[in-house]
Amino acid sequence: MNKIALITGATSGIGKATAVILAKNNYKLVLCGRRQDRLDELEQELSEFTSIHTLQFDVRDKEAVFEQIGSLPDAFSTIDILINNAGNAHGLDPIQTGSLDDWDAMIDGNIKGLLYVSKAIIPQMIERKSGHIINIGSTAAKEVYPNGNVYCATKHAVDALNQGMRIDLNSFGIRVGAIHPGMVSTEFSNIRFKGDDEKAQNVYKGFQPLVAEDIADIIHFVVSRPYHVNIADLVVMPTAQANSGIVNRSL
Ligand code: NDP
Ligand code: 8X3
Repeated sequence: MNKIALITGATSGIGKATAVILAKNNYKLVLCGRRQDRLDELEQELSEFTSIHTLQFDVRDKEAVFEQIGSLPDAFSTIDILINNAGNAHGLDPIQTGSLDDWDAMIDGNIKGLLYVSKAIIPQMIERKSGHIINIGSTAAKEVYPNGNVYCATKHAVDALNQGMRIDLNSFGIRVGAIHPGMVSTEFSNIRFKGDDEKAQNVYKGFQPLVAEDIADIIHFVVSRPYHVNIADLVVMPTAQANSGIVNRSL
């Protein structure tokens, strides 16, 4: 039987590219995001490869998360693979001038949202003693860079939660692992800089960044390992990037 994967943040970037590669490899998909028009487009595009069900909710909305995931029809209700991908950076400001709204958006989305979605799905994995959770962290989960303060804190939390989930779910045979990308050219920087496309483009100027498909390929590799193999913690950067602060823009 085809495995069912639920992807949060499937409407753009890494989540969308993951939906495409998993659909082409016959995984059944539950695709989540806030933008219904994009969910509809994706459903139309991928239905020729596999069965798709879409759920529209904001991961910060506790009630909506449980209501939507609880409403899955029988054909999609057994989630074999949860890909906790939804998230964004909002702003890039020193701690003393950072915006409270930006902080709330990152803490509520990147940490609490990931927790709500996980809590809605983990019980069925425990019941079956089987399941795979992939948490999308970041190099910002491993290092802190100037003005990255709260975003980095949320991704450090994802790293901690990834480890905590792996420990707590170990006795139930559930696989838990994180993928930590470096710089990936997606809508990420447009959102961080609130629609300032020039600022966003400058982030990736002068070197070859990763693209969403690079991470999606890795996610496909991770989920297609034999069940006794769990890729627990994987950091991936563009070749031009050595760490959060060192990027060779001269090649
Ligand atoms: P995008 O902005 O392209 O995609 C973000 C996705 O998350 C969208 O599908 C968006 O959907 C969804 N999302 C954001 N906030 C919410 C919310 N509150 N509720 C529901 N869905 C939400 O960025 P990326 O693809 O780059 O980012 C995906 C993940 O990868 C994030 O967790 C990010 O932190 C991480 N990451 C990105 C890196 C990069 O350089 N791009 C590097 C390292 C990690 P919608 O707006 O429709 O709700
Ligand atoms: C995104 C990585 O360094 O562009 O998680 O903020 S970075």
